[in-house]
Amino acid sequence: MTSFWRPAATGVASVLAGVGAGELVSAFFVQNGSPVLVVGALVIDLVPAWLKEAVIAVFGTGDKAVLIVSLALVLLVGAGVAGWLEHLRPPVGRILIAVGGAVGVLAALTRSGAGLLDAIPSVITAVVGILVLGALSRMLRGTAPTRVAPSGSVTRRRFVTATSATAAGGALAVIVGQVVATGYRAAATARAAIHLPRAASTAPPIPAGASFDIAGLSPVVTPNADFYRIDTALQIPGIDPSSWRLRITGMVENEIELTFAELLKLPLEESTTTLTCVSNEVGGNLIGNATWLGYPLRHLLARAKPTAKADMVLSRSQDGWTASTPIEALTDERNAILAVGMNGQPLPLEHGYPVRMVVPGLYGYVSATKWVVELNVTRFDDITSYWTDRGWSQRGPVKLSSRIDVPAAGRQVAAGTVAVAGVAWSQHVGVSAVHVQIDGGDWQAAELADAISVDTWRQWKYAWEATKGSHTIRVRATDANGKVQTSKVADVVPDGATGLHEISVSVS
Ligand SMILES: Nc1nc2c(c(=O)[nH]1)N[C@H]1C(S)=C(S)[C@@H](COP(=O)(O)O)O[C@H]1N2
Ligand SMILES: [Mo]
Repeated sequence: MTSFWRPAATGVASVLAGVGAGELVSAFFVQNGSPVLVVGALVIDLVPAWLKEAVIAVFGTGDKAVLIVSLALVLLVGAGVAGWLEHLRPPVGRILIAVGGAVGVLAALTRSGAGLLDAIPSVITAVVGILVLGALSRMLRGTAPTRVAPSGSVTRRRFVTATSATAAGGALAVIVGQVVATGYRAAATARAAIHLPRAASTAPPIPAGASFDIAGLSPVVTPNADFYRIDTALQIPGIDPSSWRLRITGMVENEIELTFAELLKLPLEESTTTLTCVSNEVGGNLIGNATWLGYPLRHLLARAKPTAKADMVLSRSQDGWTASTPIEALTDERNAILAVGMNGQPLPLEHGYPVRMVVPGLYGYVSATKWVVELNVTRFDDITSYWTDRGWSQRGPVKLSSRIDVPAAGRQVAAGTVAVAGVAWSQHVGVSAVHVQIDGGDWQAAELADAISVDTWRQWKYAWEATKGSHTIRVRATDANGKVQTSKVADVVPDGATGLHEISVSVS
């Protein structure tokens, strides 16, 4: 009897496969996009207050479980109906799944702080669901006895196998997705409950003159949501702050173990530091500037008392990534910190929650360990680190560089005065001048915005009298020691790119 149950089974299997795929992708890549959870959150927002209160009155703290079970039932019934409709009138069932996917996308995009990426798991859910339903439904139709093949029993067996395997695979994927995401979700919940202490010493206020008001120019402090992210973590470590420990080990007189609560009780300092990736191409965007809250590593290391022979600190993250930092960069007077806060928030999970390192003047691969749990005081001769094992240099001081943000490369602009602007950096040295060159002519001095400190990038601008035609613009920075940014082109491997950023614009 094919009237309802078999077509319904195609729908259920397809939707399970789709949701399974969406949940897996969300668990690994788009942490805030779980199709089931975003729809659940949307329902919570939309449900009238009286119903919410009634559910809480009856089920108490089980209210979330009730929501998830109800959603699952609605989903299963809807899936059955979709399968049945697809059998009666293709492609109505697939359209129904598309509508379900659209609800997921809408739910994902309306969460606070959501980005376009968060919609991807829901899109995947719908696409997989639609493809699988099409295939299973076709198979089901093939099982109907025809004059040519009066007995459909073989194809029927194949259909039953395919449908149940799909459903089982989908269900398994949902379960795996949930298990994988547990740590992340627990960490996100713990993070939301954290109140960072006030800084014992606050960062000097960002000077009003540090920013030019030019559309398209990078803001002098990068919002957390726009901060570049680089790491090897396929899955963001979900660390429980109450079990986090930092161990300082190796060539020290006193091994130290520090809890998160102990760290928060130390006199924390605020500092604004620009972070850059060694993989940042000339003109690239793997750079950001934030105000960090943290505790100076030099004080912690002073307590640990490194022995005289130690020349490197190998920091290790919870997921086993390592960075080798010259010990002097962590013990001299610069603001090398164990950071817990970023722009007034606890560190975002993807930026190292609960604790990371920030070291002015060094590329991230040799200094900026996120999810840090151990500092092994050692020697360069004895141990290597994740990226130095892969051909990158042992030492990674940030290179003097500059970038043009506006006009955007390849843009068409109107003749007349055109604002050319961008950022320049030479962390821990400082930028003292920026020059702009139009069509290979003389280098013209750009105007510099005020510096926040030598550890941060600086905005610059130049008023260009643009004439019709196509033009190239180049930029070049000079550091506080008078060193001029080289035009010599070097690849990012092994210790950072050099060369001058150049853009083409057409003026009309
Ligand atoms: N645990 C861990 N920390 C890490 C990395 C990593 O892969 N794993 N990458 C480093 C690199 S190469 C850079 S450039 C910075 C980037 O920090 P961000 O993602 O907060 O911008 O983190 C550093 N810290
Ligand atoms: Mo990096």
